[in-house]
Amino acid sequence: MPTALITGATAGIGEAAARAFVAAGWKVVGTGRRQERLDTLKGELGDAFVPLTFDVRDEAARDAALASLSGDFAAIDLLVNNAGLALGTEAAQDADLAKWKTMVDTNITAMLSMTHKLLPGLIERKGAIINLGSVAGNYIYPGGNVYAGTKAFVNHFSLALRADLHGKGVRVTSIEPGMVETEFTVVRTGGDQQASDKLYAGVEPMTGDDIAETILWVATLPPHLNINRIELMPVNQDFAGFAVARE
Ligand code: NDP
Ligand code: 8X3
Repeated sequence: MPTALITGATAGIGEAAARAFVAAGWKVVGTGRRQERLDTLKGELGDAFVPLTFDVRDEAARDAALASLSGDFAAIDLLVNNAGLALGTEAAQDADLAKWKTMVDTNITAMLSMTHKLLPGLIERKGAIINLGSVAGNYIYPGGNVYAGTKAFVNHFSLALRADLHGKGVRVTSIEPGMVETEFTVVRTGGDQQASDKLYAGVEPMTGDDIAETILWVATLPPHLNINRIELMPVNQDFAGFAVARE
């Protein structure tokens, strides 16, 4: 069975994807900074799962971790660029520049670097890349600013990759979800679980499992078929919302 490398497997969508791929018979390399979470997942998933602890922004740590892989786990067929975050919902004029830089470094630069690193092997094996974009990259909401910008980059870069990989047999998909209840909003609010609970209350948001099943579906389609992009939302979320300021 093929091997998937899933970044951000310590929580939310990535953790659910690691479980879904192992259940479907894949070998999975799961990454994240929180080693204890990866160790727990390893205990649950067993031999089919290899944990790698590193910060995606640290290329040297990443390269050392990847160099420790052997056998089938070193021959990655699918890269799931999932690690990412939003920090803050302040208007641009009130925002913290350090948070903006962290989002750019994580959601854009680290995603690009990981893609660049694994691309030669993915081409050799006619593999696949699945990137976690977002509806935030397609529709504007106040306070989305840099997070939205990074996800627009992910959505668009995925399509651009397809053009360059034309004829190489490598599939690329941008998965663009709306509200998924994970640790995303706790992280975004600096640890405010109540704010997260309030945001999702009564919405019946999507779950990590919903998105994991979508990722697995995309990855297991016949190899001649490329899903370019998928946008998903909970039924109770939609994209209408022009704002007018009156004098
Ligand atoms: P979670 O906060 O639950 O999980 C985020 C994951 O990313 C964690 O495993 C975290 O691991 C990892 N991560 C973050 N920063 C780093 C870093 N510097 N180095 C290594 N790993 C990192 O969020 P979600 O599961 O919801 O988010 C996953 C992806 O889905 C993100 O790209 C997000 O933008 C996207 N998304 C989420 C939506 C939502 O509503 N939840 C909707 C649309 C897209 P650790 O902290 O252990 O390093
Ligand atoms: C996260 C989705 O709608 O919270 O990417 O911005 S949303």
